[in-house]
Amino acid sequence: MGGDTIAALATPWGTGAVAMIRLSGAQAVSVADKLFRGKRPLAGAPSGRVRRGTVECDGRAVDDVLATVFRAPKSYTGEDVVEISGHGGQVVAEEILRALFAAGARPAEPGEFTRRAFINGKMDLTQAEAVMDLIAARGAASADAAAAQLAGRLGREVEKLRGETMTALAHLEAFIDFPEEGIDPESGRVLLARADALSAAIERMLGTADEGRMLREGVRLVIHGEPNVGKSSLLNLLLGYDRAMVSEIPGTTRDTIEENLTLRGIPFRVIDTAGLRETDDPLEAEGMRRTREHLAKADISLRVLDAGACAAPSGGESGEITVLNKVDLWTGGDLPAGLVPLCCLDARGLDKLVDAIVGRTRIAPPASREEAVAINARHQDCLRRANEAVAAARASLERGDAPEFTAVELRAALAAVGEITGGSDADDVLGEIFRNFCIGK
Ligand SMILES: Nc1nc2c(ncn2[C@@H]2O[C@H](COP(=O)(O)OP(=O)(O)O)[C@@H](O)[C@H]2O)c(=O)[nH]1
Ligand SMILES: [Mg+2]
Repeated sequence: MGGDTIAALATPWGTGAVAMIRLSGAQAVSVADKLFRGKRPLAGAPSGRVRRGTVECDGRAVDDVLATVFRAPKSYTGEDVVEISGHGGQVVAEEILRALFAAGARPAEPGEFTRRAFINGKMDLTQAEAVMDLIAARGAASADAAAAQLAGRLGREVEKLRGETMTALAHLEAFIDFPEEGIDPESGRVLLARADALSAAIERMLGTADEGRMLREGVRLVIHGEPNVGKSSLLNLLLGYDRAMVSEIPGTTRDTIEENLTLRGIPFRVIDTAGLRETDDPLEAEGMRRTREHLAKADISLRVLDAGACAAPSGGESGEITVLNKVDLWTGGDLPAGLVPLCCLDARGLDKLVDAIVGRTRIAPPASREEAVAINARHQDCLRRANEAVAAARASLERGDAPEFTAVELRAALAAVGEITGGSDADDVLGEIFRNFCIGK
């Protein structure tokens, strides 16, 4: 497949100021030259040079374009690449693509350009994943984390871990040649210490999985409380538009409502729930079952109290944020501590509430992300397997097994760590990662 020349529209389908078609492969330049009419053909163009011309399809000029040639290996994919930018219109883009396919290119699969970049050693797998994260980022904090990963920060940490695992394995293998002598006590202690250091490093990285999930999928923020306290009003206030129905009739929200929202650059998935109370209504009861389900999976839960109906509000316990809503109706004197006062009618208290929510995510603000990595679910899976293998190696050392047995475990750890950056280019792993890409990326 690496031999084919692929082509795709790299900009979104539809009308825009510019439509860019990208070609990659050994024949990219010669295929483009079959359509391109300029002062000179693209064949002689140096890497990075932009040339103006027209594109001809079936002997007819269809668009005035700028074409840029990037020569292998100094291109995104590591192959010859041509980028043709025309006036953004769907019909013309389709026509040019059809002509390119007739001239010898074939349609690119989703993510195939980036897949080639990985295969040609332009980036490791964590960087390829970061390309996707960067495109999908819903907030500056997420984009920032993706950019750090794209720059290779996670890859470098993984390589360091791999190096340390390799050192431990090399140390151990020195004993395999002399099995009858076994591992001497001093080396045994050093190897145990190496295993512990590996576990600690792996666990440190595993500890970033929650942050990684929140940055990629959004922090799950669940709003709950008794009926009529103003939960849906709060959702609408956070969103800035009337998404959920608000009424003075308790039990209005029966199903959960989920919306995406960005606060201070951090993506959230906000869930407005049905109020919890005694009921005979099966629909409302089902809503409450869903409320409990969402609460169990919440990253942050917001408990809402009604200042007009609650005699002695208290909060701050059980890791929740407790909001005292309808504070305009409060007549109890000093506000109790541990609550965030709010009035949904005039947004009084909203800023403080957002501070509290953002603070609770514990996501590092962009400026202090220097050392931060935030792994994804695939990395987490690899690291868990690596950790199990290191633990097995440690147990084997403690039992005083023959070094071959311990080495088997350490090799498994090494393979699992290597999978993160793509040392093993198993086709199914690659298929899974690039399947979710856009075509043209
Ligand atoms: N006075 C006052 N009324 C509010 C406030 N927030 C919401 N309400 C009203 O309280 C009622 C219930 O609101 P709603 O958002 O539907 O509550 P939910 O059942 O918890 O979702 C509606 O009549 C709202 O207009 C507030 O801050 N002050
Ligand atoms: Mg409601």
